[in-house]
Amino acid sequence: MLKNDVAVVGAGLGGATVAYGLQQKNYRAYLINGSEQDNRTIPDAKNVLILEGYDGLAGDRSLALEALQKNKQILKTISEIEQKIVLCVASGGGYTGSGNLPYICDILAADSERIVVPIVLMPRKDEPIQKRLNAYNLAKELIDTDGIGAIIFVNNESYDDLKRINIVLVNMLDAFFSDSSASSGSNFDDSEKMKMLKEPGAFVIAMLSDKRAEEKKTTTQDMINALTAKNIFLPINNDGIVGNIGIINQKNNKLDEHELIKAIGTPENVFIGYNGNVNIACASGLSYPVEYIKKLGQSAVEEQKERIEKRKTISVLDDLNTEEIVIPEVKKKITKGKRNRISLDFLNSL
Ligand SMILES: Nc1nc2c(ncn2[C@@H]2O[C@H](COP(=O)(O)OP(=O)(O)OP(=O)(O)O)[C@@H](O)[C@H]2O)c(=O)[nH]1
Ligand SMILES: [Mg+2]
Repeated sequence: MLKNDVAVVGAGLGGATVAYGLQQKNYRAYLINGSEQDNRTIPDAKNVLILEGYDGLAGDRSLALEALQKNKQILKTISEIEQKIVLCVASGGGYTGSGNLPYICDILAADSERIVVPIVLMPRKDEPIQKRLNAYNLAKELIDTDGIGAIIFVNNESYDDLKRINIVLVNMLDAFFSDSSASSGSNFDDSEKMKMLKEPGAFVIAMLSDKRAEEKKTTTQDMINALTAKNIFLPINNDGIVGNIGIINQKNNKLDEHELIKAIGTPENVFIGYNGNVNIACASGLSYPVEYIKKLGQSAVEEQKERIEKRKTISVLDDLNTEEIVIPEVKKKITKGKRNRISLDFLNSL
């Protein structure tokens, strides 16, 4: 089982809350935040790393980033994480986590052996303009980052209750990393799981349990629905782009991989295991949900322009910032990133 090879870094309130959920399940988890108030919501968390000098400076993703860069001890702690796989969690919409996450990923990715998996909690469409813009910018920066693995885009629209989203996410990840099912014919082993997480692109996972009491097995169609529609992630694109598919069949169940392939796309490989505690299916190397994220960003930009226009008509002062807001393009393909990597020399100097 991979569980002991996994560490978690959560930044900001959303990120720290999810990281805490995994800490409760015995994962090595670090919680980074600058806000006293946020930290008070998770009083018994361990490994809380405080961004000194940042509390009260909120309001800008770049200020959050600057604060992290000045907190050398935190950078050192992150760079010294020993686990092979590091889940890096933050909400897209806030400032602290959203501003910190790309840099956290850069630091971890400086060690090319490490598998860095960002998990972004994406805001609902009706959240404030700035939250949507922050999330857009975070998604763009991560997609442009070289050397990181799969990105998991959680959709906060999936349930009204964010706690419920966290629970589903934490339970699915834990089931995936704790799986050690074995069968004589074929297995979805740890190296295959790592291969899937290392693969750039979007990653989605679904977990469904057979109801033994009612003798009701999870069907392939149930799993397809859970993987493509009824889940907690941003919708996957309907373009058939997929890297690998992994399936764990619950004991005595057998999902039809050909049907899953028909629904998602033709992968390079399909990894199948049996005798699991639950049914799990996952897909990696999916094209990024660029259209969805673009729409989220564009709607925010349009509303912002409208706001500014309105303000102009009532204001007697001329000093409002009415500069054209340019929304950068996110590339659809998975291409080499543009952002600079952090060198190992830098990390060694910390
Ligand atoms: N899924 C999920 N989303 C959350 C959670 N907490 C906050 N969010 C979402 O995250 C966004 C707000 O970001 P926070 O995580 O509070 O922000 P932050 O990183 O602490 O940054 P600041 O703005 O500086 O406080 C909103 O879109 C919330 O809906 C959580 O526990 N789970
Ligand atoms: Mg906060």
